[in-house]
Amino acid sequence: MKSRSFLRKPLALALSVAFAAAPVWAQESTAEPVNVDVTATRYDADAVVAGKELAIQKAANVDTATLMTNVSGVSFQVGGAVSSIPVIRGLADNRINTLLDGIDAVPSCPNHMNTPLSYVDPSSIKSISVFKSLKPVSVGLNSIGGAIVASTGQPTFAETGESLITGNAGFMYGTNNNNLGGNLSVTAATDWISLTYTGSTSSANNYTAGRAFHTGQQTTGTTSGNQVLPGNMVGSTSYEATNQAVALALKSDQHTVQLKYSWQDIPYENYVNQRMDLTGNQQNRFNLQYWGGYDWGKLEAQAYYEQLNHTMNFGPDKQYFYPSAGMPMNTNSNTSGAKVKGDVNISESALLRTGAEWQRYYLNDWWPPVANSMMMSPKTFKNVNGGLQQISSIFGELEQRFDPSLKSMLGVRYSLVNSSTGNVNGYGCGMMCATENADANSLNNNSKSKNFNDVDVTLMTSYNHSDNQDGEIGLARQVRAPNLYELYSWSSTSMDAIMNNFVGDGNGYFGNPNLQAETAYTASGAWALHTAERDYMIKASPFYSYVNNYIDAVQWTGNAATGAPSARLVPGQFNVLRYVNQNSNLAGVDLDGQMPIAKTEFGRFSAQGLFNWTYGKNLVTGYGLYNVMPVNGKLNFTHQYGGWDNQIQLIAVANKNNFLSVERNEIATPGYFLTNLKASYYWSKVRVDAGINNIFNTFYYQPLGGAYLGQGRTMSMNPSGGAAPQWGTAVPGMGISYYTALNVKF
Ligand SMILES: [Cu+2]
Repeated sequence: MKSRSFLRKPLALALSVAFAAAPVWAQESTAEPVNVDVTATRYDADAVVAGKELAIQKAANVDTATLMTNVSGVSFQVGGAVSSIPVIRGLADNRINTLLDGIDAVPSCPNHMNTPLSYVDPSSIKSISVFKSLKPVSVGLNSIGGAIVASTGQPTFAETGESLITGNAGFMYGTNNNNLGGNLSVTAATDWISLTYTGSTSSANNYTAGRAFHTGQQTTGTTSGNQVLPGNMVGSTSYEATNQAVALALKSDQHTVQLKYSWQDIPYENYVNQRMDLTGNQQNRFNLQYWGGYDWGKLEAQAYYEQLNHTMNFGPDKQYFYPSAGMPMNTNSNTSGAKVKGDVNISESALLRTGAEWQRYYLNDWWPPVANSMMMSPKTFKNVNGGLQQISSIFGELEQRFDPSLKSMLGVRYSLVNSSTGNVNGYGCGMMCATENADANSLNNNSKSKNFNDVDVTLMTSYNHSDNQDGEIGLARQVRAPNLYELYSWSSTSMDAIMNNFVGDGNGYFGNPNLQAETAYTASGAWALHTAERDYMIKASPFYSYVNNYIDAVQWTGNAATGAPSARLVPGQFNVLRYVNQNSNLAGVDLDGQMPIAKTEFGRFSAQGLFNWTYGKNLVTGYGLYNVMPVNGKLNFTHQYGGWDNQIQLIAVANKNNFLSVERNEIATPGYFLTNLKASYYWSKVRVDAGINNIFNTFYYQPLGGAYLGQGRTMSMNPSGGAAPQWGTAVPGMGISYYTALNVKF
């Protein structure tokens, strides 16, 4: 069955070859490397976080996205404590695909608080694969960059004729913010049926930075009266979250089917860089998946449904009484989807993947009137009223091996994206709401239904030059239709617009129903030099994208109908911006390297280094793109000995002073160095982790943290009298934190 061996994952193949041929390394109890696997050649992924590296990153971590911290080119836009937004090579959020067990969920919140990885605790993750600049069309759609494929794993069954009960229980604690967490997973299975429960819960207070960064100004009228936060406390970073899931799976021969019901309850998650805090996120998801093996190949099918209720208001650190009480904002959505994908073995050297998928996303976003408020009553403000995005998509992808060292893949996908919405209205407060009324009419009188035809094409070639060199090159055209908020959020009034913001920069945004889809033309490649065993390795991965109709935002003067881009930009404050199509380019390079240092009687020492440089420019304005990570690198020294897996991590990040987004008044941040220590020991059933993050209690600002809005009078765009929040303060990172985690398998 040569076609079977062709189907073997290149990564697994590379690893098995590498370690079969590496007796020095294989002498230890396990041959698995303690770092991100970057040795894979296309088309599994550019990097895979699994095994020991995943276990180390999971320890005392509540934010699933950050499990990818050692993947070069991946950085994190600050969000809530459990919901940072991954950024790959300058592209984030809807611009990349983020799949969790095959579902790319649409964030339902005017601040994108509930991104796909916020629905899963790190303890449930079994692997994360990262495609950086482009992905096979079989992996993702309606995006212009790479993809993150996160998996909670396939169902567990017992050996033939047997049964099993297995599971894991874990506990964690972090000192800086009293971050407490627990998780439990139990599976009962025979050789044909498997039932699994997983649950996790965690909470934390506000964290503190390495030193004071605000003056301890009083916030009046919070839910607990007038309040002063300590100068080193980063306001609005506390949270509590619970995720649970039950999965029932059946297996017969080559066929497995699983129904998983998962639900999330976040009673509060405060937001340091948004004007509102999350006061509720209740999600229910049903995910039915089928995996089948046939003579001709593999078949996967999936159907899912998700219902979400999301609410926001001002949390404990922000002013609540104005003097009217609060500002409720509600979002709900229903998402249904189905996918089918076949991997067909055409010959010993050719594989065809083909499939279809469909997703229907329905969104309501409304803000109830506030009693005794002059501006926020008497009507319900309809931010998005019955928004609908429906995607229908088909693809075909041919993978061909020309000789043992040369393999290519060509894929084409067509997606039809239909978007529509219903009529809207503002708070209806009469004369004072004149701008709101004009803006609402402008949207209502516009055509509110649009079709986008996305044609994606990806061509990839990988080449094994020798035992010591290999490379790959990829070319792609990738298209993304604008999301419902980019199209249909409509109010240019500053108080409304600042509630619509995905990026955490404190500005106000409103939509543009005439937006076109953005189309990226991308080239990326990689060349690796390594020993035959791949223990010494260095890999350079350059990339370039030109994005036609890139959806950026410009400062706006006037209302939606008669206003225009501001003739003169207003620096040094928060402003109202409107989404517009412009053009942009992004370029850069990732470097990855690894080497053994020593093999001693105290264990094996090795080093892994990674580096990323990304450049992003808006070609119309000439300014930088927002939230592009400055030059950064990491050096990880790892130590393995018996049950020990230890890591010292050195992080260096350059300042972010150049190529800022001038339209958004992006805040510059200084460079910094951080050091983290991570130690772990495992017996056969028990694992203990302990470590110190930011061991020198270094004070630093997070380059992708946006604007500090963690306390004060956040309903005002630029509060008068110097009251917080004023433009210009970035969001500090966490100071020193000791952590420990205990995990027991049974
Ligand atoms: Cu929200």
